Amino acid sequence: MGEISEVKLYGVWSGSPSPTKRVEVALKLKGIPYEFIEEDLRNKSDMLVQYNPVHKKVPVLVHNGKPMAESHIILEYIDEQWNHSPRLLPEDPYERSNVRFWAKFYDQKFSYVKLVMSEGEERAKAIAEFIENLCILEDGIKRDFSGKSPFFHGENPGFLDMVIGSSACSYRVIEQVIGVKLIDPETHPLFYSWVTAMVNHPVVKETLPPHEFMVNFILNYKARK
Ligand SMILES: N[C@@H](CCC(=O)N[C@@H](CS)C(=O)NCC(=O)O)C(=O)O
Repeated sequence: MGEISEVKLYGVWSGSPSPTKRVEVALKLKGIPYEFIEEDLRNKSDMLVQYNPVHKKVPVLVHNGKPMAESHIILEYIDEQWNHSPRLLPEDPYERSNVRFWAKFYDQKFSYVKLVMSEGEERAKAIAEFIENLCILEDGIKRDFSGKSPFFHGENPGFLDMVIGSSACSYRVIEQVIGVKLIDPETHPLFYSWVTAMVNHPVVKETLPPHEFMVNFILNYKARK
């Protein structure tokens, strides 16, 4: 096991889906103790700006004084630095490339902010796009992850589970806020059974705020904008 020493995570423990949760789940699954430093994104700390001067965003992981930003990069670092089980990335390079492809696709195509913040025609368009992309992802799961269950990486959640799960695990909250069903077990059976396994995983459960808290958090956020 790699040296642990001092691990700090700058992030947001907010009631909304966030990439910070990817890193929290990875550290908890690997059993790496860390200090969580809550950022106020309306009043960013000097440390955050110093550690992530390019994007000034969370999450930022600081290991023994060395900072790194961008959740995908942080997850890869965690898996390389602490390369004990559970591994976050598959051993096989082709499988690794599939995992990275779908993680990038997810971040490019799925916007929960757009779903929540839009109204009328714009929201109808955002919902149609979301469902279209979910169908593409459902086909991708069938093609690239068949035989892996209940998670994309098999028995334990890995990189892709963390990337998608950080927001998808809150789908019921989003459905309640916008009043539309997004994930249908009939139309997206593979995605539905994956997300059900994720929300029931003990480590994921630990990082998810209570349902009503998240609904109110998102409604208040929207009202303030
Ligand atoms: N691509 C980045 C996205 C990070 C991100 O969007 N962080 C948001 C919080 S969820 C943030 O820090 N926003 C502050 C800002 O945009 O000023 C990642 O995966 O880490």
